[in-house]
Amino acid sequence: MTKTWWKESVIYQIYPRSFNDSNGDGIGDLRGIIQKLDYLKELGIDVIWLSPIYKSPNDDNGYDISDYYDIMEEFGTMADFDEMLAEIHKREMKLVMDLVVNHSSDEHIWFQESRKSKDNPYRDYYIWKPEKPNNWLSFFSGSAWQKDEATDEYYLHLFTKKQPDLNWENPKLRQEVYSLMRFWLDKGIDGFRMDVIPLISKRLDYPDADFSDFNKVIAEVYANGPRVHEFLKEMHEEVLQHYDILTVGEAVGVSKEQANLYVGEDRKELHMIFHFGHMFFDHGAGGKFDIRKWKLSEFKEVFSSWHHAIGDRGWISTNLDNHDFPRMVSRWGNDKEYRVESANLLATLLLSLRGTPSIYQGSELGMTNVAFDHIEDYRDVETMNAYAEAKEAGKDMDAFLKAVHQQGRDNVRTPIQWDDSEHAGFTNGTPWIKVNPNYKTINAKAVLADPNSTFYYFQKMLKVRKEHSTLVYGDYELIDNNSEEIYAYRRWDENGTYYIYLNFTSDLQTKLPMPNMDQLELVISNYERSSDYDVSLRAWEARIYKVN
Ligand code: ISL
Ligand code: CA
Repeated sequence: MTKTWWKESVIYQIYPRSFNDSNGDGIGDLRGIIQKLDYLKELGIDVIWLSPIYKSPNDDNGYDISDYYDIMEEFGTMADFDEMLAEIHKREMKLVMDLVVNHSSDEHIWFQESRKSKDNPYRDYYIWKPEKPNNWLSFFSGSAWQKDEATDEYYLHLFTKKQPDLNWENPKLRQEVYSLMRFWLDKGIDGFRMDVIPLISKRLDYPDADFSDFNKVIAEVYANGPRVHEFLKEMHEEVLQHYDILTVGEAVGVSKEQANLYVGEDRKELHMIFHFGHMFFDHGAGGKFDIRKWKLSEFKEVFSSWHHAIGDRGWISTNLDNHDFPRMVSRWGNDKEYRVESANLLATLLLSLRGTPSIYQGSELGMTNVAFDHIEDYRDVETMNAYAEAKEAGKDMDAFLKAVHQQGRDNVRTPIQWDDSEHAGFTNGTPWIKVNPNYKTINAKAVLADPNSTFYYFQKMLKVRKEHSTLVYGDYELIDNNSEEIYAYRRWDENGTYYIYLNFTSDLQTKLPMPNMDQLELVISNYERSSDYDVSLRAWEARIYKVN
Protein backbone atom coordinates (compact mmCIF):
# COMPACT_ATOMS: atom_id res chain seq x y z
CA MET A 1 0.00 0.00 0.00
CA THR A 2 1.35 3.43 -0.87
CA LYS A 3 1.99 5.80 2.02
CA THR A 4 1.15 9.44 1.67
CA TRP A 5 0.30 12.57 3.70
CA TRP A 6 -3.40 12.58 3.00
CA LYS A 7 -3.74 9.07 4.40
CA GLU A 8 -1.90 10.09 7.56
CA SER A 9 -3.78 13.34 8.10
CA VAL A 10 -6.71 14.05 10.35
CA ILE A 11 -9.35 16.43 9.03
CA TYR A 12 -11.33 18.94 11.09
CA GLN A 13 -14.50 20.27 9.53
CA ILE A 14 -15.46 23.89 10.01
CA TYR A 15 -19.01 25.01 9.32
CA PRO A 16 -18.12 28.68 9.06
CA ARG A 17 -21.52 30.15 9.78
CA SER A 18 -21.47 28.58 13.25
CA PHE A 19 -17.79 28.63 14.13
CA ASN A 20 -16.78 32.07 15.38
CA ASP A 21 -18.14 35.55 14.71
CA SER A 22 -15.50 38.28 14.71
CA ASN A 23 -17.65 41.35 14.03
CA GLY A 24 -20.86 40.92 16.00
CA ASP A 25 -23.30 40.41 13.14
CA GLY A 26 -24.23 37.02 14.55
CA ILE A 27 -22.66 35.05 11.70
CA GLY A 28 -19.38 33.20 11.88
CA ASP A 29 -16.74 34.47 9.46
CA LEU A 30 -13.22 34.05 8.09
CA ARG A 31 -11.59 36.41 10.58
CA GLY A 32 -13.33 34.43 13.29
CA ILE A 33 -11.60 31.32 11.94
CA ILE A 34 -8.22 33.06 11.90
CA GLN A 35 -8.66 33.85 15.61
CA LYS A 36 -9.05 30.16 16.39
CA LEU A 37 -6.24 28.65 14.34
CA ASP A 38 -3.95 28.34 17.35
CA TYR A 39 -6.71 26.45 19.12
CA LEU A 40 -6.95 23.98 16.21
CA LYS A 41 -3.19 23.63 16.08
CA GLU A 42 -3.14 22.83 19.77
CA LEU A 43 -5.79 20.18 19.24
CA GLY A 44 -3.44 18.59 16.73
CA ILE A 45 -5.41 18.31 13.50
CA ASP A 46 -3.73 18.53 10.08
CA VAL A 47 -6.32 19.58 7.55
CA ILE A 48 -9.25 21.97 7.76
CA TRP A 49 -12.23 21.15 5.57
CA LEU A 50 -14.20 24.33 5.21
CA SER A 51 -17.87 24.10 4.27
CA PRO A 52 -18.71 26.53 1.42
CA ILE A 53 -17.64 30.15 1.79
CA TYR A 54 -18.43 31.27 -1.75
CA LYS A 55 -20.96 33.95 -2.57
CA SER A 56 -24.41 32.60 -1.90
CA PRO A 57 -27.96 33.72 -1.13
CA ASN A 58 -27.92 31.04 1.61
CA ASP A 59 -31.00 29.08 0.75
CA ASP A 60 -28.98 26.05 1.90
CA ASN A 61 -26.27 27.84 3.92
CA GLY A 62 -23.76 28.19 1.12
CA TYR A 63 -24.45 24.91 -0.67
CA ASP A 64 -26.16 27.16 -3.23
CA ILE A 65 -23.38 29.15 -4.87
CA SER A 66 -24.02 32.28 -6.92
CA ASP A 67 -20.37 33.09 -7.65
CA TYR A 68 -17.61 30.51 -7.41
CA TYR A 69 -14.91 33.20 -7.61
CA ASP A 70 -16.04 35.35 -4.73
CA ILE A 71 -16.51 35.13 -0.95
CA MET A 72 -19.88 35.29 0.78
CA GLU A 73 -20.27 38.86 2.03
CA GLU A 74 -21.10 37.85 5.60
CA PHE A 75 -17.94 35.75 5.74
CA GLY A 76 -15.51 38.46 4.64
CA THR A 77 -13.44 39.37 1.62
CA MET A 78 -10.94 37.71 -0.68
CA ALA A 79 -8.22 39.49 1.29
CA ASP A 80 -9.50 37.81 4.45
CA PHE A 81 -9.44 34.51 2.65
CA ASP A 82 -5.85 34.97 1.49
CA GLU A 83 -4.82 35.90 4.99
CA MET A 84 -6.62 32.90 6.44
CA LEU A 85 -4.93 30.53 3.99
CA ALA A 86 -1.51 32.03 4.76
CA GLU A 87 -2.14 31.73 8.51
CA ILE A 88 -3.22 28.11 8.12
CA HIS A 89 -0.07 27.29 6.13
CA LYS A 90 2.11 29.20 8.56
CA ARG A 91 0.93 26.76 11.23
CA GLU A 92 1.68 23.80 8.95
CA MET A 93 -1.94 22.91 8.51
CA LYS A 94 -3.77 22.54 5.21
CA LEU A 95 -7.03 23.81 3.77
CA VAL A 96 -9.55 21.76 1.82
CA MET A 97 -12.47 23.64 0.28
CA ASP A 98 -15.96 22.39 -0.43
CA LEU A 99 -16.66 21.99 -4.14
CA VAL A 100 -20.38 22.18 -4.87
CA VAL A 101 -20.80 21.55 -8.57
CA ASN A 102 -23.74 19.20 -8.90
CA HIS A 103 -25.83 22.36 -8.74
CA SER A 104 -25.44 26.10 -8.41
CA SER A 105 -27.70 28.76 -6.97
CA ASP A 106 -30.55 29.97 -9.17
CA GLU A 107 -28.97 33.39 -8.57
CA HIS A 108 -25.78 32.38 -10.38
CA ILE A 109 -25.33 34.36 -13.59
CA TRP A 110 -25.35 31.09 -15.56
CA PHE A 111 -28.85 30.29 -14.37
CA GLN A 112 -30.04 33.89 -14.70
CA GLU A 113 -29.04 33.66 -18.36
CA SER A 114 -30.17 30.07 -18.83
CA ARG A 115 -33.72 30.72 -17.76
CA LYS A 116 -34.13 33.73 -20.10
CA SER A 117 -34.78 31.89 -23.36
CA LYS A 118 -34.44 28.51 -25.00
CA ASP A 119 -31.69 29.73 -27.28
CA ASN A 120 -29.64 31.49 -24.63
CA PRO A 121 -25.97 30.41 -24.79
CA TYR A 122 -26.24 29.23 -21.16
CA ARG A 123 -29.47 27.29 -21.69
CA ASP A 124 -27.59 24.02 -21.79
CA TYR A 125 -25.72 24.66 -18.52
CA TYR A 126 -28.82 23.30 -16.76
CA ILE A 127 -31.35 20.56 -17.40
CA TRP A 128 -34.55 21.76 -19.03
CA LYS A 129 -37.56 19.70 -20.14
CA PRO A 130 -40.80 20.84 -21.82
CA GLU A 131 -42.79 18.54 -19.51
CA LYS A 132 -41.94 16.82 -16.23
CA PRO A 133 -40.29 13.68 -17.56
CA ASN A 134 -40.76 11.62 -14.39
CA ASN A 135 -41.86 11.54 -10.76
CA TRP A 136 -38.52 12.47 -9.21
CA LEU A 137 -38.59 14.06 -5.77
CA SER A 138 -36.16 16.51 -4.26
CA PHE A 139 -33.97 15.52 -1.28
CA PHE A 140 -35.65 18.42 0.46
CA SER A 141 -39.35 17.58 -0.20
CA GLY A 142 -41.60 18.03 -3.19
CA SER A 143 -41.00 17.51 -6.89
CA ALA A 144 -37.48 17.75 -8.27
CA TRP A 145 -38.85 19.61 -11.28
CA GLN A 146 -39.76 23.28 -11.17
CA LYS A 147 -41.66 25.10 -13.87
CA ASP A 148 -40.06 28.39 -14.86
CA GLU A 149 -42.34 31.12 -16.20
CA ALA A 150 -40.03 32.77 -18.74
CA THR A 151 -39.88 29.78 -21.09
CA ASP A 152 -42.64 27.65 -19.67
CA GLU A 153 -40.25 24.72 -19.18
CA TYR A 154 -39.15 22.65 -16.19
CA TYR A 155 -35.67 22.53 -14.69
CA LEU A 156 -34.25 19.78 -12.52
CA HIS A 157 -33.29 20.45 -8.90
CA LEU A 158 -32.42 17.44 -6.75
CA PHE A 159 -32.14 19.79 -3.76
CA THR A 160 -34.15 23.01 -3.26
CA LYS A 161 -35.65 24.85 -6.18
CA LYS A 162 -32.98 27.49 -5.59
CA GLN A 163 -30.36 24.81 -6.37
CA PRO A 164 -30.79 23.93 -10.06
CA ASP A 165 -28.71 20.93 -11.19
CA LEU A 166 -25.88 21.67 -13.58
CA ASN A 167 -25.77 19.82 -16.88
CA TRP A 168 -22.52 17.85 -16.92
CA GLU A 169 -23.33 16.52 -20.40
CA ASN A 170 -22.30 19.96 -21.64
CA PRO A 171 -18.50 20.07 -22.18
CA LYS A 172 -18.49 23.86 -21.79
CA LEU A 173 -19.98 23.56 -18.32
CA ARG A 174 -17.36 20.99 -17.40
CA GLN A 175 -14.59 23.34 -18.53
CA GLU A 176 -16.11 26.09 -16.37
CA VAL A 177 -15.90 23.75 -13.38
CA TYR A 178 -12.29 22.85 -14.11
CA SER A 179 -11.40 26.54 -14.43
CA LEU A 180 -12.87 27.47 -11.09
CA MET A 181 -11.10 24.54 -9.47
CA ARG A 182 -7.78 25.76 -10.91
CA PHE A 183 -8.49 29.25 -9.63
CA TRP A 184 -8.60 28.03 -6.02
CA LEU A 185 -5.83 25.47 -6.40
CA ASP A 186 -3.58 28.12 -7.90
CA LYS A 187 -4.21 30.20 -4.81
CA GLY A 188 -2.62 27.36 -2.92
CA ILE A 189 -5.48 25.47 -1.32
CA ASP A 190 -4.78 21.82 -0.56
CA GLY A 191 -7.74 20.02 -1.96
CA PHE A 192 -11.47 19.62 -2.32
CA ARG A 193 -14.30 17.85 -0.57
CA MET A 194 -16.73 17.25 -3.41
CA ASP A 195 -20.38 17.69 -2.56
CA VAL A 196 -22.74 14.92 -3.80
CA ILE A 197 -20.25 14.12 -6.54
CA PRO A 198 -21.84 10.74 -7.47
CA LEU A 199 -24.93 12.65 -8.66
CA ILE A 200 -23.32 14.66 -11.47
CA SER A 201 -24.12 12.23 -14.27
CA LYS A 202 -27.88 11.87 -14.79
CA ARG A 203 -29.70 8.86 -16.24
CA LEU A 204 -30.70 10.38 -19.55
CA ASP A 205 -33.74 8.16 -19.94
CA TYR A 206 -35.05 9.85 -16.78
CA PRO A 207 -36.82 6.75 -15.42
CA ASP A 208 -39.58 6.96 -12.81
CA ALA A 209 -38.48 5.94 -9.33
CA ASP A 210 -40.13 4.08 -6.46
CA PHE A 211 -40.18 6.51 -3.54
CA SER A 212 -41.30 4.02 -0.93
CA ASP A 213 -37.60 4.06 0.00
CA PHE A 214 -35.81 7.35 -0.72
CA ASN A 215 -32.32 6.13 0.10
CA LYS A 216 -32.76 3.32 -2.40
CA VAL A 217 -33.69 5.87 -5.05
CA ILE A 218 -30.54 7.83 -4.26
CA ALA A 219 -28.40 4.71 -4.67
CA GLU A 220 -30.14 3.22 -7.67
CA VAL A 221 -31.44 6.18 -9.65
CA TYR A 222 -29.75 9.46 -8.68
CA ALA A 223 -26.18 8.37 -7.96
CA ASN A 224 -23.58 6.53 -10.06
CA GLY A 225 -24.99 7.68 -13.42
CA PRO A 226 -23.64 6.31 -16.70
CA ARG A 227 -20.88 8.91 -17.23
CA VAL A 228 -19.82 9.67 -13.65
CA HIS A 229 -16.46 7.90 -13.94
CA GLU A 230 -15.76 9.40 -17.33
CA PHE A 231 -16.35 12.87 -15.86
CA LEU A 232 -14.17 12.21 -12.83
CA LYS A 233 -11.37 10.85 -14.97
CA GLU A 234 -11.58 13.94 -17.14
CA MET A 235 -11.47 16.15 -14.03
CA HIS A 236 -8.44 14.22 -12.81
CA GLU A 237 -6.70 14.53 -16.15
CA GLU A 238 -7.49 18.22 -16.58
CA VAL A 239 -7.03 19.41 -13.02
CA LEU A 240 -6.39 17.09 -10.10
CA GLN A 241 -3.28 15.28 -11.31
CA HIS A 242 -1.41 18.59 -11.60
CA TYR A 243 -1.52 19.35 -7.87
CA ASP A 244 -0.39 17.57 -4.68
CA ILE A 245 -3.77 17.70 -2.98
CA LEU A 246 -6.35 15.74 -1.03
CA THR A 247 -9.62 14.91 -2.74
CA VAL A 248 -12.59 13.41 -0.96
CA GLY A 249 -15.97 12.77 -2.51
CA GLU A 250 -19.18 12.85 -0.53
CA ALA A 251 -20.30 9.42 -1.66
CA VAL A 252 -24.01 9.55 -1.11
CA GLY A 253 -25.59 6.53 -2.84
CA VAL A 254 -22.31 4.66 -3.37
CA SER A 255 -22.26 1.06 -2.14
CA LYS A 256 -19.13 -0.58 -0.83
CA GLU A 257 -19.02 -2.74 -3.95
CA GLN A 258 -18.91 0.38 -6.13
CA ALA A 259 -16.50 2.33 -3.91
CA ASN A 260 -13.22 1.33 -5.52
CA LEU A 261 -14.54 2.52 -8.87
CA TYR A 262 -14.19 6.00 -7.34
CA VAL A 263 -11.11 5.57 -5.16
CA GLY A 264 -9.17 2.60 -6.53
CA GLU A 265 -5.56 3.75 -6.88
CA ASP A 266 -5.44 2.56 -10.48
CA ARG A 267 -8.61 4.50 -11.34
CA LYS A 268 -7.24 8.06 -11.38
CA GLU A 269 -10.42 9.60 -10.01
CA LEU A 270 -10.61 10.51 -6.29
CA HIS A 271 -8.32 9.80 -3.35
CA MET A 272 -11.09 8.85 -0.99
CA ILE A 273 -14.79 9.06 -0.28
CA PHE A 274 -16.93 9.65 2.76
CA HIS A 275 -19.25 6.67 2.83
CA PHE A 276 -22.82 6.64 4.12
CA GLY A 277 -22.83 3.10 5.55
CA HIS A 278 -23.79 4.27 9.02
CA MET A 279 -25.15 7.72 8.16
CA PHE A 280 -28.45 6.51 6.68
CA PHE A 281 -28.84 3.25 8.53
CA ASP A 282 -31.21 4.55 11.20
CA HIS A 283 -33.52 5.95 8.53
CA GLY A 284 -36.79 4.10 8.08
CA ALA A 285 -38.54 3.84 4.72
CA GLY A 286 -40.06 7.27 5.38
CA GLY A 287 -36.61 8.88 5.48
CA LYS A 288 -34.50 10.46 8.19
CA PHE A 289 -37.40 11.65 10.35
CA ASP A 290 -38.81 8.10 10.35
CA ILE A 291 -36.31 6.73 12.84
CA ARG A 292 -35.38 3.06 13.01
CA LYS A 293 -33.61 1.47 15.99
CA TRP A 294 -30.17 0.05 15.28
CA LYS A 295 -28.01 -2.58 16.89
CA LEU A 296 -24.34 -2.39 17.71
CA SER A 297 -23.71 -5.46 15.57
CA GLU A 298 -25.03 -3.55 12.53
CA PHE A 299 -22.87 -0.55 13.36
CA LYS A 300 -19.76 -2.72 13.59
CA GLU A 301 -20.66 -4.49 10.39
CA VAL A 302 -20.59 -1.15 8.53
CA PHE A 303 -16.99 -0.38 9.46
CA SER A 304 -15.82 -3.95 9.05
CA SER A 305 -17.39 -4.50 5.69
CA TRP A 306 -16.22 -1.14 4.32
CA HIS A 307 -12.69 -1.88 5.48
CA HIS A 308 -12.67 -5.20 3.67
CA ALA A 309 -14.44 -3.93 0.56
CA ILE A 310 -11.87 -1.18 0.01
CA GLY A 311 -8.97 -3.45 0.95
CA ASP A 312 -5.51 -2.27 -0.05
CA ARG A 313 -6.66 -0.91 -3.38
CA GLY A 314 -8.27 2.35 -2.33
CA TRP A 315 -8.89 4.62 0.63
CA ILE A 316 -11.81 6.10 2.53
CA SER A 317 -12.46 8.90 4.92
CA THR A 318 -14.38 8.19 8.09
CA ASN A 319 -16.64 10.44 10.09
CA LEU A 320 -19.21 9.91 12.80
CA ASP A 321 -20.98 13.19 12.18
CA ASN A 322 -20.81 16.27 9.99
CA HIS A 323 -22.93 19.34 9.25
CA ASP A 324 -25.81 17.18 7.96
CA PHE A 325 -26.21 14.63 10.73
CA PRO A 326 -26.78 14.61 14.50
CA ARG A 327 -23.95 15.14 16.98
CA MET A 328 -21.89 11.97 17.27
CA VAL A 329 -22.16 11.76 21.05
CA SER A 330 -25.94 12.10 20.89
CA ARG A 331 -26.33 9.62 18.07
CA TRP A 332 -23.86 6.86 18.92
CA GLY A 333 -22.99 7.61 22.54
CA ASN A 334 -24.73 8.64 25.74
CA ASP A 335 -25.02 12.44 25.86
CA LYS A 336 -26.33 12.41 29.46
CA GLU A 337 -24.44 10.80 32.34
CA TYR A 338 -21.64 9.40 30.17
CA ARG A 339 -21.26 12.29 27.76
CA VAL A 340 -17.53 12.76 28.31
CA GLU A 341 -16.72 9.04 28.42
CA SER A 342 -18.73 8.23 25.32
CA ALA A 343 -17.42 11.21 23.34
CA ASN A 344 -13.92 9.99 24.15
CA LEU A 345 -14.82 6.43 23.21
CA LEU A 346 -16.08 7.67 19.84
CA ALA A 347 -12.85 9.59 19.32
CA THR A 348 -10.98 6.37 20.04
CA LEU A 349 -13.01 4.59 17.38
CA LEU A 350 -12.73 7.34 14.79
CA LEU A 351 -8.99 7.68 15.27
CA SER A 352 -8.15 3.98 15.28
CA LEU A 353 -9.85 2.86 12.09
CA ARG A 354 -8.15 2.78 8.70
CA GLY A 355 -9.26 5.73 6.57
CA THR A 356 -8.63 9.45 7.01
CA PRO A 357 -10.70 10.57 10.02
CA SER A 358 -12.76 13.72 9.91
CA ILE A 359 -13.74 15.43 13.16
CA TYR A 360 -16.67 17.81 13.06
CA GLN A 361 -16.30 21.14 14.89
CA GLY A 362 -17.33 20.97 18.53
CA SER A 363 -16.94 17.21 18.87
CA GLU A 364 -13.76 17.86 20.82
CA LEU A 365 -15.88 19.87 23.28
CA GLY A 366 -18.37 17.05 23.67
CA MET A 367 -21.11 19.22 22.15
CA THR A 368 -24.53 17.58 21.93
CA ASN A 369 -27.75 17.76 19.95
CA VAL A 370 -30.14 20.58 20.74
CA ALA A 371 -33.91 20.35 21.32
CA PHE A 372 -35.68 23.61 20.55
CA ASP A 373 -39.32 23.68 21.68
CA HIS A 374 -40.53 25.68 18.72
CA ILE A 375 -40.10 25.05 15.03
CA GLU A 376 -39.50 28.81 14.65
CA ASP A 377 -36.09 28.36 16.26
CA TYR A 378 -34.96 26.06 13.46
CA ARG A 379 -33.23 27.38 10.36
CA ASP A 380 -32.38 24.41 8.15
CA VAL A 381 -34.25 24.28 4.85
CA GLU A 382 -34.47 20.48 4.95
CA THR A 383 -36.13 20.59 8.38
CA MET A 384 -38.45 23.46 7.47
CA ASN A 385 -39.59 21.81 4.24
CA ALA A 386 -40.08 18.42 5.88
CA TYR A 387 -42.03 20.08 8.69
CA ALA A 388 -44.35 21.84 6.23
CA GLU A 389 -44.82 18.60 4.31
CA ALA A 390 -45.63 16.62 7.46
CA LYS A 391 -48.10 19.26 8.57
CA GLU A 392 -49.80 19.25 5.19
CA ALA A 393 -50.09 15.47 5.41
CA GLY A 394 -51.83 15.82 8.80
CA LYS A 395 -49.06 14.06 10.74
CA ASP A 396 -48.58 14.19 14.50
CA MET A 397 -46.48 17.35 14.77
CA ASP A 398 -45.30 16.77 18.34
CA ALA A 399 -43.87 13.46 17.24
CA PHE A 400 -42.33 15.18 14.23
CA LEU A 401 -40.62 17.80 16.39
CA LYS A 402 -39.21 14.98 18.51
CA ALA A 403 -37.78 13.39 15.38
CA VAL A 404 -36.21 16.76 14.51
CA HIS A 405 -34.61 16.82 17.97
CA GLN A 406 -32.97 13.55 17.10
CA GLN A 407 -32.22 13.87 13.40
CA GLY A 408 -32.42 17.50 12.27
CA ARG A 409 -29.36 19.11 10.72
CA ASP A 410 -29.52 22.10 13.06
CA ASN A 411 -28.35 19.78 15.86
CA VAL A 412 -24.83 20.32 14.54
CA ARG A 413 -25.27 23.88 13.36
CA THR A 414 -25.77 25.68 16.66
CA PRO A 415 -22.86 28.03 17.42
CA ILE A 416 -19.63 26.64 18.80
CA GLN A 417 -19.61 27.10 22.55
CA TRP A 418 -16.43 29.00 23.31
CA ASP A 419 -17.19 30.07 26.89
CA ASP A 420 -20.01 30.57 29.40
CA SER A 421 -20.73 34.20 28.56
CA GLU A 422 -23.83 35.28 26.66
CA HIS A 423 -24.30 33.39 23.37
CA ALA A 424 -21.44 31.15 24.44
CA GLY A 425 -18.84 33.69 23.35
CA PHE A 426 -19.67 32.95 19.71
CA THR A 427 -20.84 36.49 18.99
CA ASN A 428 -21.36 39.89 20.61
CA GLY A 429 -24.54 40.28 18.59
CA THR A 430 -27.53 38.02 18.09
CA PRO A 431 -26.57 34.63 16.66
CA TRP A 432 -28.27 33.55 13.41
CA ILE A 433 -29.40 30.44 15.25
CA LYS A 434 -29.75 30.07 19.03
CA VAL A 435 -26.93 28.54 21.00
CA ASN A 436 -27.48 25.24 22.74
CA PRO A 437 -28.62 26.10 26.31
CA ASN A 438 -26.04 23.67 27.72
CA TYR A 439 -23.21 26.12 26.87
CA LYS A 440 -22.85 27.12 30.53
CA THR A 441 -21.23 23.77 31.28
CA ILE A 442 -20.11 22.57 27.85
CA ASN A 443 -17.69 25.07 26.34
CA ALA A 444 -14.10 25.47 25.18
CA LYS A 445 -13.03 27.57 28.15
CA ALA A 446 -14.18 24.84 30.52
CA VAL A 447 -12.58 21.95 28.64
CA LEU A 448 -9.29 23.78 28.24
CA ALA A 449 -9.16 24.27 32.00
CA ASP A 450 -9.88 20.63 32.79
CA PRO A 451 -7.07 18.11 32.18
CA ASN A 452 -9.61 15.28 32.07
CA SER A 453 -11.75 16.88 29.38
CA THR A 454 -12.76 15.69 25.95
CA PHE A 455 -10.41 18.25 24.38
CA TYR A 456 -7.31 16.75 25.97
CA TYR A 457 -8.46 13.22 25.27
CA PHE A 458 -8.94 14.05 21.57
CA GLN A 459 -5.53 15.70 21.60
CA LYS A 460 -3.94 12.62 23.16
CA MET A 461 -5.70 10.27 20.79
CA LEU A 462 -4.57 12.37 17.82
CA LYS A 463 -1.00 11.91 19.06
CA VAL A 464 -1.54 8.18 19.48
CA ARG A 465 -2.61 7.90 15.84
CA LYS A 466 0.46 9.88 14.72
CA GLU A 467 2.84 7.76 16.79
CA HIS A 468 1.40 4.38 15.87
CA SER A 469 1.21 4.18 12.09
CA THR A 470 -0.41 0.74 12.33
CA LEU A 471 -3.59 2.56 13.32
CA VAL A 472 -3.43 4.35 9.97
CA TYR A 473 -2.26 1.62 7.61
CA GLY A 474 -2.70 -1.68 9.42
CA ASP A 475 -5.15 -4.38 8.57
CA TYR A 476 -8.36 -4.73 10.60
CA GLU A 477 -10.28 -7.62 12.01
CA LEU A 478 -13.41 -7.55 14.11
CA ILE A 479 -13.13 -9.69 17.22
CA ASP A 480 -16.53 -10.66 18.57
CA ASN A 481 -18.98 -10.06 15.74
CA ASN A 482 -22.09 -10.85 17.69
CA SER A 483 -21.65 -8.79 20.84
CA GLU A 484 -24.28 -6.07 21.17
CA GLU A 485 -22.28 -4.43 23.96
CA ILE A 486 -18.64 -4.38 22.95
CA TYR A 487 -16.89 -3.30 19.79
CA ALA A 488 -13.50 -5.00 19.76
CA TYR A 489 -11.02 -5.23 16.90
CA ARG A 490 -7.44 -5.91 16.05
CA ARG A 491 -5.19 -3.74 13.86
CA TRP A 492 -1.85 -5.07 12.73
CA ASP A 493 0.98 -4.75 10.24
CA GLU A 494 4.76 -5.23 10.18
CA ASN A 495 5.10 -2.56 12.90
CA GLY A 496 2.88 -4.16 15.49
CA THR A 497 -0.44 -5.51 16.64
CA TYR A 498 -3.07 -3.54 18.53
CA TYR A 499 -6.28 -4.48 20.30
CA ILE A 500 -9.04 -1.92 20.62
CA TYR A 501 -11.89 -2.41 23.11
CA LEU A 502 -14.92 -0.16 23.21
CA ASN A 503 -17.82 -0.61 25.61
CA PHE A 504 -20.90 0.81 23.90
CA THR A 505 -23.08 0.48 27.01
CA SER A 506 -23.53 2.21 30.35
CA ASP A 507 -22.94 -1.07 32.20
CA LEU A 508 -19.84 -2.85 33.35
CA GLN A 509 -18.76 -5.49 30.84
CA THR A 510 -16.75 -8.37 32.20
CA LYS A 511 -16.49 -10.85 29.36
CA LEU A 512 -13.77 -9.35 27.23
CA PRO A 513 -12.30 -11.34 24.40
CA MET A 514 -8.73 -10.69 25.58
CA PRO A 515 -5.53 -12.39 24.58
CA ASN A 516 -2.86 -13.07 27.21
CA MET A 517 -2.94 -9.94 29.42
CA ASP A 518 0.74 -9.83 30.33
CA GLN A 519 1.70 -9.40 26.69
CA LEU A 520 -0.39 -6.27 26.44
CA GLU A 521 0.76 -2.73 26.99
CA LEU A 522 -1.89 -0.08 27.46
CA VAL A 523 -1.54 2.70 24.87
CA ILE A 524 -4.51 4.82 25.87
CA SER A 525 -7.70 4.61 27.89
CA ASN A 526 -10.51 7.06 28.58
CA TYR A 527 -10.53 6.13 32.30
CA GLU A 528 -7.75 6.29 34.82
CA ARG A 529 -6.34 2.81 34.68
CA SER A 530 -6.91 0.61 37.66
CA SER A 531 -5.62 -2.94 37.69
CA ASP A 532 -8.97 -4.29 38.92
CA TYR A 533 -10.48 -3.41 35.65
CA ASP A 534 -8.02 -4.99 33.31
CA VAL A 535 -10.39 -7.66 32.15
CA SER A 536 -13.56 -5.65 32.38
CA LEU A 537 -14.72 -2.41 30.84
CA ARG A 538 -16.61 0.29 32.70
CA ALA A 539 -19.45 2.30 31.18
CA TRP A 540 -18.34 3.62 27.78
CA GLU A 541 -14.75 2.69 28.52
CA ALA A 542 -12.33 2.61 25.59
CA ARG A 543 -8.85 1.08 25.60
CA ILE A 544 -6.13 0.47 23.09
CA TYR A 545 -3.43 -2.10 23.80
CA LYS A 546 -0.26 -2.89 21.93
CA VAL A 547 1.04 -6.46 21.91
CA ASN A 548 4.60 -6.72 23.13
O1 ISL B 1 -28.63 15.93 4.80
C1 ISL B 1 -28.85 14.83 4.41
C2 ISL B 1 -29.70 13.95 5.17
O2 ISL B 1 -30.99 14.38 5.07
C3 ISL B 1 -28.27 14.24 3.21
O3 ISL B 1 -29.16 13.49 2.48
C4 ISL B 1 -27.66 15.33 2.34
O4 ISL B 1 -28.66 16.02 1.70
C5 ISL B 1 -26.77 14.68 1.35
O5 ISL B 1 -25.81 14.01 2.08
C6 ISL B 1 -26.12 15.72 0.45
O6 ISL B 1 -25.47 16.66 1.24
C7 ISL B 1 -24.72 17.67 0.65
O7 ISL B 1 -25.40 18.34 -0.38
C8 ISL B 1 -26.54 19.11 -0.01
C9 ISL B 1 -26.30 20.01 1.20
O8 ISL B 1 -27.52 20.48 1.67
C10 ISL B 1 -25.58 19.28 2.29
O9 ISL B 1 -25.30 20.16 3.35
C11 ISL B 1 -24.33 18.70 1.70
O10 ISL B 1 -23.49 18.09 2.64
C12 ISL B 1 -26.86 19.96 -1.21
O11 ISL B 1 -25.71 20.66 -1.61
CA1 CA C 1 -19.57 37.89 11.41
